[in-house]
Amino acid sequence: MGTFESLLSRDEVDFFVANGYLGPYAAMSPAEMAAIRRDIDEHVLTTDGPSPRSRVQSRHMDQPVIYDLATHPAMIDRIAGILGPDLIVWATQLWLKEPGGIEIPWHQDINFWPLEPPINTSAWIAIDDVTVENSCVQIVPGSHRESLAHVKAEAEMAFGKMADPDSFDAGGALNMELKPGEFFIFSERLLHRSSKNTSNKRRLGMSIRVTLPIVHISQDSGPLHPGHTAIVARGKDRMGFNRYAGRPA
Ligand SMILES: O=C(O)CCC(=O)C(=O)O
Repeated sequence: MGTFESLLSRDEVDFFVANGYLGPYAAMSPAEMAAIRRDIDEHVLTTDGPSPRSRVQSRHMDQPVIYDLATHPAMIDRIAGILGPDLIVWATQLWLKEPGGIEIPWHQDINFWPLEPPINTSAWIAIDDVTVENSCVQIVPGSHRESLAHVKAEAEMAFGKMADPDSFDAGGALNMELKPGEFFIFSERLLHRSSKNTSNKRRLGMSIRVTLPIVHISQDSGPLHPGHTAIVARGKDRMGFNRYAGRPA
């Protein structure tokens, strides 16, 4: 489709425009992801990274395994079908929910982000086996068409803000159950959440956030941090607004 190679057909692009998400797709087999999971367990979850707030953020900056996952062509070349050939991965976050891990409330990501203009497509990739039982992400197809007010979240929720419960109907929500190595992609306004993990199984996934070179990323504060660097994951940045680094050694 278009004048460059992406991994999306025109029908898939139309589905994304109408529904705000696509997938699941497989980036790799569960066996390939098992090797990556061992690396993450040994080298990422046990060490501090560049973010002063959290060891699960920005690990593309110091861990080759996270850099490689964040730039995987199965995800990047699909997102290229939506955002075009020049792509910036500006954030990576591991989503570790141990048994008992608390609810992430319904939200639209763009309310939390330092992007101007606010353009982003995310991919969420399963590292563990992710099921309803261990609190997979839930999404509301089509909810990206409306910007919802966000209000103070309830106690026992992982975020400070949530989409105003009076402003949407989650009746059509889908459970994004994923095998290790599978992912889905979604718009910056798609409504999503995950429930408390009431199982005895850990749930680990990672989201990558992808934007365009025209977007100014406030890299020093808010959800990011001093010294933060993004990745030119595909094509070129001809704008020069943001800080980048290559694959860590
Ligand atoms: O992993 C989760 O439970 C939530 C993920 C999420 O909110 C996101 O990737 O934007």
